[in-house]
Amino acid sequence: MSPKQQRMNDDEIATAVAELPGWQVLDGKLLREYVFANFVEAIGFIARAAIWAEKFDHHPEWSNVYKRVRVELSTHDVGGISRLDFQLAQKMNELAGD
Ligand code: H2B
Repeated sequence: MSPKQQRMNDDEIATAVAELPGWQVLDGKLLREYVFANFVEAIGFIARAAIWAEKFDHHPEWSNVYKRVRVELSTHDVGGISRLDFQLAQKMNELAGD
């Protein structure tokens, strides 16, 4: 297992999430809801984020309603949150223009 995939402890998670705008921890996962200008922008974000998820071999749980995209990130292989979740969350913020 790569260091990035190791399960982080609560202190490590709290420190890292404090530096990640818009994200919070809920039920052992990173959570953010993005709100875009319209449905097409939301779907465009999903498409761009999907390419990075595949590149990172790390895949989100997410849902879309109209212009909203709700994202939950955790590392299923370790049953918690790892640096991979923060890497993907950071990339999503970049893609969303944050
Ligand atoms: N995505 C997420 N979110 N968690 C994982 O543990 C995970 C994944 N594992 N994508 C990857 C794929 C693993 O199954 C493959 C074999 O690398």
